[in-house]
Amino acid sequence: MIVLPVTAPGARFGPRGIRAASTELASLDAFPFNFDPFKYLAVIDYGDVWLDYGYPQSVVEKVEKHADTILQQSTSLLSFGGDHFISYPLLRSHHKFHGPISLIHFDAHSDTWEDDGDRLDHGSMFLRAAREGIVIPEKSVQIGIRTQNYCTHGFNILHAQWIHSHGIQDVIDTIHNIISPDDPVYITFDIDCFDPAFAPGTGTPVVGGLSTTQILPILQSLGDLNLIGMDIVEVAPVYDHAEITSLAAATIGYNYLCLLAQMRGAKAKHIGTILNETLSGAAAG
Ligand SMILES: [Mn+2]
Repeated sequence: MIVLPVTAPGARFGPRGIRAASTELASLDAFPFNFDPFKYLAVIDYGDVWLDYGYPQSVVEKVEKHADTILQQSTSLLSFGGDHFISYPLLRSHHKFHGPISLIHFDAHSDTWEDDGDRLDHGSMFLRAAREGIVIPEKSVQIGIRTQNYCTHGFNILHAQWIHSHGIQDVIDTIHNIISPDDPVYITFDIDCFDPAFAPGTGTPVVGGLSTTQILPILQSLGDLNLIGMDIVEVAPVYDHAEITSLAAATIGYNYLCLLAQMRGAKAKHIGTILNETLSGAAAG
């Protein structure tokens, strides 16, 4: 019998994988937004948070202070993991600037398991954040969950099976029924929300998940909410194939930047162009 650890390591290389895959997205206007988000946003890569693996208990303070430094400049933050635990210090930082937060949480796992409050664990940080009043569970939605956890702590959960049977529009409507336009919204995106067919490079893959085709329109519907920050986590390039997972993560991040650009007035350059070209192509053909 072979005993394996519950979680396969390797997510620390996620940010470099996402950075590399993001170059695939550099040449054209964003689809289907029909604009270049970088014409509306001033974006920089702020580099990495330096963590000392010899002092794991310092992770919370180091990530939180790093985020504080950036958010103090009236900026917003799109963070790449790394272990999903980074959401906890990131949420602590965002809470200081925005107050109690509505969480939109894409994941195969609810990450509200009980722990002793002291562990560095990527399965308990949202329970901790809720108990500390950082996140409001009743005003939050977890999307794509497909692992058993009896400790929901009042979070609204849209299981993967529910999404497959109800369809994407019901997901979009449910999110907008739970979260009001003024509520500060933080999106946390565990790449294992995707089915392993669409994101194999992650430490705790679970079958029966969502496809890229399902997730993109959900994400693209969130531009009318008060988005304050996002993280994309658990990409482990060592288990990836053909950069599938890193490209999915980079695309999710790019779509988020497009939502921020929309919030700052970005509009499609050629409304209807895609449909018209399709129709004229069909007529010509
Ligand atoms: Mn997960």
